[in-house]
Amino acid sequence: MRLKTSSGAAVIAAAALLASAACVSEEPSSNTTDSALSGSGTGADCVIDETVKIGAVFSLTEGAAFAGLYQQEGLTLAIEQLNAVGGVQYELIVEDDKTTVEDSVAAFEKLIDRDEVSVIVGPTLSGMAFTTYTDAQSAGVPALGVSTTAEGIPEIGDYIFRASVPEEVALAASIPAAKEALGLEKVAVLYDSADEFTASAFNTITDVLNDEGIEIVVEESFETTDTDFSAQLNKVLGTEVDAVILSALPGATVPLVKQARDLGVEAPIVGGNAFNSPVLVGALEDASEGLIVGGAWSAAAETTGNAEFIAAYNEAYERAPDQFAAQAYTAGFLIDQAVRSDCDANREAIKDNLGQILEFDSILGPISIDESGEVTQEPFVQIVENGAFTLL
Ligand code: 1QQ
Repeated sequence: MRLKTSSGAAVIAAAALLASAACVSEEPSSNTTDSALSGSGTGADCVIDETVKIGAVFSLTEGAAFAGLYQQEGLTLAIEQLNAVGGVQYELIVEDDKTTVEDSVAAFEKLIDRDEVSVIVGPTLSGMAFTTYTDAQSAGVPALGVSTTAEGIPEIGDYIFRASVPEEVALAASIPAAKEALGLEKVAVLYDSADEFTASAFNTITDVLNDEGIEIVVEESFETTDTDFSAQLNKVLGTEVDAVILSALPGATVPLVKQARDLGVEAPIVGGNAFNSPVLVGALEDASEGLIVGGAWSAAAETTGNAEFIAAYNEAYERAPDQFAAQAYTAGFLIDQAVRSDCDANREAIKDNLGQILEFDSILGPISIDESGEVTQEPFVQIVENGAFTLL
C-alpha cells in the first residue's frame, strides 16, 4: 500500500468559497466506467486486476487534527489489513484539509479529477462536508463520512453516505443516560453557534431536553475561536443547575471546562461525539472527571474484533485508538464490503452497494447504511472516571 499525503492546491474558485451550506441534491455528471476495476467472483472470492484508489480528506493539522490524525491512522490500518487478504488491492491517498473549507474543496478536487479515486472517506468536520459533498455529488463520486454528524449530511445527495452516528442519535442517548445517572431536572446549555456541527447539535439538545422534561435555565452561545468564556459561565454560576450540556469542538471545550471549574461551576458536563477523544481528556486533566459523552465507539465495547483492533492499533502506532480511529477503520471494511458485493470498484457500483450495507458486523457493533446514505448504529454513552472512558 502507498500512503501519500499532500496539502493539495490552495487555489479555490470564488464560487466555491461562496458555495452555500444548504443541502442540495444535484444530479451527478456522467462517470466513465473502467472495466479493469470490475473483476470476477464475488464476496471473499472477488478478484479485481486494477488497484482500487481510495481517497481520504482529513484535518491533519489545525483545529480538528485531534480527530484527523486518528482517522488517518485508523483507515491506514484497515487498508493494510484488507490488502493482506488479497483479491482486491487498495491504494490510500490521504489529503490534509488543514481544517479549512478551502483546502477541503481543493483536496476533493484533486482526488476526484487528478487521482480519479473510486470513493472518498472524510472530511473530518461537517462544516467542510456541506461544501465538499456538494462537489462529490456533482462529480458522481461516492463519499463516506466517518465523523460528519450534523443534521442534513446524507440529504446532500445520493452519492453521500456516513458511517458516523449522527449527533442527534448520540445526544438522544447521552442526555437520557445522564438524566438517569444524575437526576437531571434543570440544566444550562452552552453551544458554539459558529460551527455547523455544534449549532445543529444545539437544536437536537433542546429537542431532547424538551422530550425528557428537563428545564433549560441558562442558554448561552459562543464562537469556535473564543478563548474567554467568563461571561457565559458567570450566568451559570449560582443557578444550581444539575448539569451543563455543552456543544463544542475540543478547541473551545478545553478552556471552557477549565474556566468553569476555576470559577466554581461544579455541575457535571454532558456532551456528544466531539468529546469522545483521549486528546480532550488529556488536555482537560482533572477537569475531565465525570464528563459524560455520547458517541460511536467505546474501547470497553465487546463488539466483534474490537479487542484485536485495539491491539493492532497499539502495535502499529504505539498509542491507544479513539472513536475517530475506530470509525475510519470501519469505513475501510464497509468500502471493501461494497466493492466485493458486485466485485466492482467503479464509482457507480460502490455508490449502489454502500447504500445496501445491512447489519455489517463491525468494531462499532452491527452497522447498516441505507440508500438514503444514513447510518443505523447503536451509540455508546461513556463517563470519564480516573482519566479514562468507561461505559455509563
Ligand atoms: C462533526 C463532528 C466533529 C466532532 C468531528 C470531529 O462530529 O463535525 O460533525
